[in-house]
Amino acid sequence: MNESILFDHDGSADDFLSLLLVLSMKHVELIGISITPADCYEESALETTRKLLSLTNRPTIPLGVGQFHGINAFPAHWRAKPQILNALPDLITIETEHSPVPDSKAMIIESLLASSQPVTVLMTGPCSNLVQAIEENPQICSRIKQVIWMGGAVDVGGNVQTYNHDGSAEWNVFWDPISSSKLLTYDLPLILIPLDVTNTVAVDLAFLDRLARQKRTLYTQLAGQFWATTIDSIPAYEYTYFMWDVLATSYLGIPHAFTLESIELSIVAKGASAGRIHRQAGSGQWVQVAKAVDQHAFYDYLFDQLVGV
Ligand code: AGV
Ligand code: CA
Repeated sequence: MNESILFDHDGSADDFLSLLLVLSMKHVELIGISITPADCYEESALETTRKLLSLTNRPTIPLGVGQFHGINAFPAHWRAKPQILNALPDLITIETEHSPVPDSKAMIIESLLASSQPVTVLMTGPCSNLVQAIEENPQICSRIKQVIWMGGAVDVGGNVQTYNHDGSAEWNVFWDPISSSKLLTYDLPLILIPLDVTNTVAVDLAFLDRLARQKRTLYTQLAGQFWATTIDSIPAYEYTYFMWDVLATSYLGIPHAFTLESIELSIVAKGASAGRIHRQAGSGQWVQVAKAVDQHAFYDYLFDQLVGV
């Protein structure tokens, strides 16, 4: 039986690589896509999403856009960058609809209630849309099989470097630390893919070279171009681009490649450590935290999946 997935992303290049990966999975039925206006500008992210759905013949998947704009904004140049994607030769010519889309909250509630089986929620940006949907209609929790979330830094440093912050948080959690701490209080099976494990899978040129030598198909072509837009940083400097969201998404296909540890966690809601996740015995907030991944299994899976569609 197919697995039903609801995907909430926030429009960065690896969010769209995640969308491509989900679309390439034969065992997955995508029941909705929600956009969080966090590490992107929503108009541009909606356009890319629609272009990819049009190219892969999935024009009817329900879409939603979040109306909440977070507590700690992403840097504007990170948000603007994915506009490059819409100008790439394979996307620029694709015509899409411009009709307005519903609020994510409404779309999430509706698609969960309408699903004939429990749904896996995959989040590759902040968790605000899901948390707001649950606050409005707590019954949807019973329709959720598991939540897979790229976010946080548990036993490693964070990637937020900004005014009045100590660097201990990861951006998806920091954008809305309040919703993030709420998420842990729900009785939902939560699988966290934090920086602890994504730090081990950078976007590397050897992988891109191997992919580019394959037959040019829609998927290999788009993936190669999307990843190329991320290679503008100084290696080993703080802005190295990792396979953050793509790794979290691959959990849908190769869960056995991950080493999970069950940990009681807590999240700092405000102050200089806002968004920091830490171990807290006795919090009762048990989370399955990915602490390691078989790197070869991951890169091979990604390669086979994109080449094989
Ligand atoms: O913290 C990782 C999250 C992932 O969901 N995002 C990017 C991924 O989509 C924020 C982020 C951290 N460093 C970045 C980020 C960078 N150098 N550029 C853009 N976004
Ligand atoms: Ca993201």
